[in-house]
Parts: sequence; C-alpha cells; structure tokens
Amino acid sequence: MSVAGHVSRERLWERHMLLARHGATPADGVNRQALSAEEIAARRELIEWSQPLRLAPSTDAVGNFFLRMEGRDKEAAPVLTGSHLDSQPTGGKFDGVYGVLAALEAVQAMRDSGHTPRRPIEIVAWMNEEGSRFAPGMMGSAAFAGAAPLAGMLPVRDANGVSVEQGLAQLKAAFPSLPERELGRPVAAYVEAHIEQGPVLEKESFSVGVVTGIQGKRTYRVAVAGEEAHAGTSQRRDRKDALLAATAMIQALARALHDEQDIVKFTVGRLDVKPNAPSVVAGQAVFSVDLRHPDEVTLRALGDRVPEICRANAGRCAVKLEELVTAWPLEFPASMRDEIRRAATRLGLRTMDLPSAAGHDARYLHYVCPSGMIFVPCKDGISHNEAESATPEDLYDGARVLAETLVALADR
Ligand code: HGY
Ligand code: MN
Ligand code: MN
Repeated sequence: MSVAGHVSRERLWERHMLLARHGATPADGVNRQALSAEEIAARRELIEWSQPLRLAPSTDAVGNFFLRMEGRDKEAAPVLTGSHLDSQPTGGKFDGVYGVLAALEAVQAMRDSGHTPRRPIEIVAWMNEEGSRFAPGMMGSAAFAGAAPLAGMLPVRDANGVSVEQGLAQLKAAFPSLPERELGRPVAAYVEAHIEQGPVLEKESFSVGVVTGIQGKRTYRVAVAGEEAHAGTSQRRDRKDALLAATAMIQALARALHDEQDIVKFTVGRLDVKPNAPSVVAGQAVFSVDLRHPDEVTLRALGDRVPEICRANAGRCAVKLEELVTAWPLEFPASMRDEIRRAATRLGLRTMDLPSAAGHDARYLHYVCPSGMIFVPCKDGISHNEAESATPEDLYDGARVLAETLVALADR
C-alpha cells in the first residue's frame, strides 16, 4: 500500500477536535493566541503525539516549532511542511491547524508504511501567523526567511502590554529542554496544506485545490493624536478629537478604495481609543488598515494613497502612519503546482487551480525555496469566524495528496 494509503481519516479528524480544546470558545470556535498558554498546550499535545513516531522537537529564536523526521541522508536539506497553531480571537478549528495536522498525518503514514525518505522532513508550526495578539502577523515565517528582523519584533506589545520578547521567554520556560536551532536554514522545498477560507472548491465540488499564488497585502498602523477634553464644557472649535478624525480618515479611505468589482479588499478591523470614556473627547485613536489586491501595480498605487488620505482628514489632530507589511502578489512555481497535481492524479483525485485571497506563511517560504500549497474546502468559505467548518473526507483527501507530494519531494 502506498504511503497515502496509511493516512487515517478518523485519526486526523479526532486530532482536530482534540487540539480545538486548547482555546475552545463557548460558541464552539477557538481563541488560541500566539505564545499563549493555549498555544503552549497545543504544542505539548503535538509533542506527545509525535513521540511514538520518533520525531525530534525543536524551536528557534522567534518561537517557531519543528518536529523532525530524520531522512536516510541526514545532511540533506529538509522538506518543510506545516502552517500555524495560533488563531484569530473568534477563530475556527481548522485555519492553520489543518496544515500542521495533515503534515503529522503524512509523516505518521510514512512511519506506518515503513518508508524513510531520503531527505529529512520537518513539520513546522510558524509563530504568530495571525497577527491578532502581536501585529503584524507571520512573524515566525518572516524571521525564518530573513524578510524581517527579529529585533524589530521583540518589542511589539499586545493589548495588555506584554511584549513578544516576554512571550518568547514564557514559551522557553514552558519547554526548557527544547533544542533551539539557528533562525533560518537551507530548505529543499515547502508545502502547506490549508482550508481555502473561500467558497470556490465547495461550490465547484472539488476536495483538493492546487494554489496558484497569493494576492498582495499592505497593512498599516495609523495613530491619531488629539487632546482629551470635557464633553460638556470644551468648545467644538477648540477640540482636537482623535476619534472623529480617525473616523473621517476611515470613511475617506473607504470611499477612495471602493471597488465596484470587489477585487480591492480594504479592512479596518481594529480601532483603539484612549481614554475610551463617554464624557471625554478622545485624545488618541489608533486603527489598522489591511489592504489587498492581486495586482502589484494596483496595490502599489492604492497603498501609496493611504498616507495622504489620512493626513488630509486629520483636521486639528496629528497623525502618524506606519506601514507594517508590504507583501507583493506572488505565483508559486509551476514545478511545485505540477508536483501537487501529479500526486493527486496518482491518487485518482481531481484538482482545480485557484489563487489564495488569504495570506499564508508560504508567502515567505516562497523566497527561501520552491513552495506550494494544497487547499481543501471549508463550509460556505467561512473562516476567521467560530462557525468555520470542514468535512473529514475533504481533510483526508488533502492529507493524502500532501503525503504523496512529500514522498516525491523528499525522495528526490
Ligand atoms: O489574514 C490572513 O490572510 C491570514 O488568514 N492570517
Ligand atoms: Mn491560516
Ligand atoms: Mn487566519
């Protein structure tokens, strides 16, 4: 029986339900923030499941998590496969986790079939993919790929003032004997399995998608500074109302970035106001901008307008703008797309090609080694929502294609 034949649909589904306990929310979703106790518990459970498979756990300076299956050729650059374990605050059971558990399932299938690949295979859970506790996201894969310096990430603080550096110290305290590898190293290839987070595969009745690429993304942090004042006594004409200025900026951005064809994706998901008191004119308002587009020229042009639109609506307030992420649209190499498609064909599975509108860690691995992604459907395309759902059958098909792809890549 081929390696893929040893993939277990039941074990894969069961492990999703078990990991979902770490950060389970009353609405049957998941809130598992980066470097949190919940993520630490999930990593602990993965180490437990990996032990009978003789995988070697390790980490690195930015808190990425690896489980290594030794290859016949220990010196060969490994094939990496995985995704992330952290979630959005109202996340689901499958975003990120699927990529890690499908990878574990593929490696377990290799062990069960007695197949040792030439190259080592490393399962990876990247640190802080979601960027909800610490902005921006994808710190782990960006630092691993050398796309952003670790030094710039360490001081970033969450809403409670806890820094990434402190979070990493807590992670280290939780796994004191975990070996720490160098940050970034040669990788032969990277494959990430993920739910589509869109409706296409389900609508077209495909259980497996070959991801052609990832649309571009530019994110900003906009800090508006005004002056606290009494809601009853301060004159309107004297006020420096940071919240009113921020809302004027947000509305002006929404108008300027409006796209009838709905290709431009503009989101303000966060607005923090200080002192956030009903009878105090806001002295500070900080909001996020998440702007995405599949075409680089368009994304450059639209993104370049964000600062001027904010400044034009600042009124008597000051505004400070920081571009946190500048990630241009990318196409995965045809060699990797063909590899995944051939693997599916060998398993008798039809596939369809589709782009990713969501961002993934593969975006950074793309600049380190040949990278590719496998999508599986999720119900109604819902994600970043506690109602996120998938079927055991689709997860199983995707994991079999991943296993088959990994064997082909690691035996090369
Ligand atoms: O935001 C994204 O695209 C990813 O799902 N974190
Ligand atoms: Mn994800
Ligand atoms: Mn996500």
